[in-house]
Amino acid sequence: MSVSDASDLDSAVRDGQRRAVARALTAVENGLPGADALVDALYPHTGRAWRIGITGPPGAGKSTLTDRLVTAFRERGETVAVVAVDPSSPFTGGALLGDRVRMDRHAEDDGVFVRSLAARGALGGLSEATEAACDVLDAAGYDIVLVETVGVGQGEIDVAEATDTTLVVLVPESGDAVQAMKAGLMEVADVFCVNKADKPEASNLVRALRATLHLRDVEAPAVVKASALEGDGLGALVEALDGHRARLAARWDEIRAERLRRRVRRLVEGHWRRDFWTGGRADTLAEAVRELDAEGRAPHALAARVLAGGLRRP
Ligand SMILES: Nc1nc2c(ncn2[C@@H]2O[C@H](COP(=O)(O)OP(=O)(O)O)[C@@H](O)[C@H]2O)c(=O)[nH]1
Ligand SMILES: [Mg+2]
Repeated sequence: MSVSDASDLDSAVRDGQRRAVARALTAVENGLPGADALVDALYPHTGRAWRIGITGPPGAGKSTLTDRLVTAFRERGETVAVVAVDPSSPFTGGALLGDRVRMDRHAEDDGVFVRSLAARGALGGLSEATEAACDVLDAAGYDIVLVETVGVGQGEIDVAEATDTTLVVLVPESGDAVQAMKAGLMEVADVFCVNKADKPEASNLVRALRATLHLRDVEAPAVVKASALEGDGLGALVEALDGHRARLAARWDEIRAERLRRRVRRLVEGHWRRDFWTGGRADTLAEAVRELDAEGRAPHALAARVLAGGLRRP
């Protein structure tokens, strides 16, 4: 499916037409022709939705919690879009199908839109694909966009870059706090949820997290205990998320400008990376490496020559 007329799709997306929204998401996910123009046309109509990233180790309860949050936000009248980002799979994996099934309870609700995103072709990587998907849903009028990350590691950090509020979900078993620190999740978390509080050890993890967080200078993120399975602690969690949203609101223009700056940098780097080794540069370098003597093959000197254009064919 190609977006042959991005401007048509643009107005239908802004109308909130579900089919148009789905097509637009397919376009940005795959980097289809017209997708960039579509995102640019929608961008001026974004900035209203609250984008919450939900991240954490597999099995922590992110999907269960996402489902609870959808219900909580719907109860107070907000419309919600859910994006499940799976950077690891070019296909719709089993986990995502599971998420779909769980989300079925919202299937009849016009105020909820659920979609998985594999991010195959977007220039600028997962951050850009996620941000573009959020733009589509924002412009379509959804009040809240929940972005669940299915992948681990860098994928989670990328998604955190693309959302306003990052909720990190951890569970008492399996040394999650240590894992989270290693993965860099402590730095990106705005709110922590210690899930599966119906199990023992949850309080210990909450204490350990708070102790670690208070060692830092910055305003410590809230740590909330919940059981997504039983629906406990949801009120406190929503309150903590709202608290972060209120802090964002005070600096919203500044945050949006900073995000745009980072995004354009990523796009420029993406273009640059894609285009740099074309135009014979790769061949020229391979040739040079073969022909040069041992001294000439010094890696840093060669890199500097490539950057200065010194290896270009005449
Ligand atoms: N005991 C308990 N199990 C939970 C809780 N939340 C989720 N689970 C279970 O943990 C498993 C993984 O949940 P899921 O939401 O798919 O985790 P995800 O991989 O992070 O999305 C499922 O079997 C859930 O039913 C909870 O609060 N308590
Ligand atoms: Mg999940």
